[in-house]
Amino acid sequence: MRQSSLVVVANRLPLDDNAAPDGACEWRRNPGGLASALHAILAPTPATWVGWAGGVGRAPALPDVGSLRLRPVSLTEDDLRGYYEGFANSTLWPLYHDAVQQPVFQRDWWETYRTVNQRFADAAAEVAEEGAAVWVQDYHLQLVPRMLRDLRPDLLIGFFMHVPFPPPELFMQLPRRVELLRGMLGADLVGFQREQAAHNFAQLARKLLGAEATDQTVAIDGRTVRTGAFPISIDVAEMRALVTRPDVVSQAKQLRHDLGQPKRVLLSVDRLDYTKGIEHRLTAYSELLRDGYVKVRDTVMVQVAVPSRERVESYQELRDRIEGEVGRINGEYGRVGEPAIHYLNQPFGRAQLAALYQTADVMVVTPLRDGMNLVAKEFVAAREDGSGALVLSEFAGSAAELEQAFLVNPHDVDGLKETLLRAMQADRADLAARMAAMRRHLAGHDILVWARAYLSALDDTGHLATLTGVA
Ligand code: GDG
Repeated sequence: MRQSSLVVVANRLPLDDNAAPDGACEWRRNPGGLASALHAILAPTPATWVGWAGGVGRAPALPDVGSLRLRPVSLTEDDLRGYYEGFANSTLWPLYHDAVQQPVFQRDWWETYRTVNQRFADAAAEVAEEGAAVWVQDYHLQLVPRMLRDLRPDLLIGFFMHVPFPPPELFMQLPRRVELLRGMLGADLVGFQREQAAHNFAQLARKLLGAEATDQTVAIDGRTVRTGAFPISIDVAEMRALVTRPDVVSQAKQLRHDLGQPKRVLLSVDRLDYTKGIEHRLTAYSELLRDGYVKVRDTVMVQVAVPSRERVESYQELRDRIEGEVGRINGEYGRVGEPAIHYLNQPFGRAQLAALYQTADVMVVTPLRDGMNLVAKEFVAAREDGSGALVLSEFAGSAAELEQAFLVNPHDVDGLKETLLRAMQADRADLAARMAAMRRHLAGHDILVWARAYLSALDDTGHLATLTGVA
């Protein structure tokens, strides 16, 4: 077994599917933000990525991707139901997003979650060389840091939470709250998207474990765990390269043509998820059409809703509701050959996404709660000419950085309507100033800056830096 000095442990491998039938394997990202986010830093590093390849049963043998080794973890059908669709995505996910959907507490899911976390920890322990850094990702694997510490006390262990970490009132609902908190505290460094999350974490460590905790450190079992905010970002250079590609530029022009050369294009790109606020957005847009503020003949909305967690009942119900509402809006306000909303429930390639970002005049990103939201940052990075408006929810982590966006409370449908109109009617100079400020911020805070900040904080002794050259 080849071992690495840097190991990433995440629910998914950074692949869409299994390797291609001819055995070739290339970077093909799944629609989750995590794979998109880590792609940029891992390719040049002799690292191993431990994760699920998709599918059930025996894990496929996967060739390396450049210098990155892939170590698949297998999941059975029961694992998928109890660990992934169950505890991770029906209990933790809704609870961590303000319980905008009722979390399900089904007791038998816990044992599967624990067993699968152990499997990931075992795999990581196997591929990590002596003294390696292991970087565990997200809410699916909250028990892994402690399990790994028990197996391999020599390792430097990091944990990063991509989703919000909730206030005590919500977290306290979790039947397995102590184990989950203790699991994370197996790490040397627990990273969050926002300061508020580190604050919530400290409060919980005091309340549930009686630990001595500040917003920067938690003292537990004779160790000191460091915590902090590390707002994730995107590969700005990749987006810039995409939007300047001639084929992408002409694809963007073609899209505008296919949309009927409207005066204005509004765009939303989300995984089809109840946290993304798609229904609130549709209500607001439908009322703007109803009240005559928006006319189908000069404005179109494009809603990309990428299929996600399709076997989970609440996602199926959401899809039905959204599709019913899009159908109603198009039925009432569309004209022959001119739908009010172009709704696309399918995955897109990166180049197609970049072309969509270029085509839009107003990007509408209105999650009810979101750890960060990379789509908002991608839109800004895609606007090479400095044009375009971004309407952004106050409840997305990215709102703390993209302050010049048209910020909005998506729960307030009247406020949302008013903000959409302001963004649509803003003058060019105002938009250009806002966009320039957001682009400046992104230029200095891309994915590499994020990864370096996290890894160098994890590696405060500088040991890892000499092994990998990353930090
Ligand atoms: C979680 C947290 C946090 C979307 N559709 C396609 C596609 N995408 C890409 C986007 C973007 C990513 O997926 C989505 O990232 P988001 O951040 O918007 O949202 P989540 O999936 O909920 O991600 C989130 C993130 O983790 C990172 O920490 O920001 O808060 O919830 O990059 O462009 N990519 C491709 N085809 C698609 O159809 N190839």
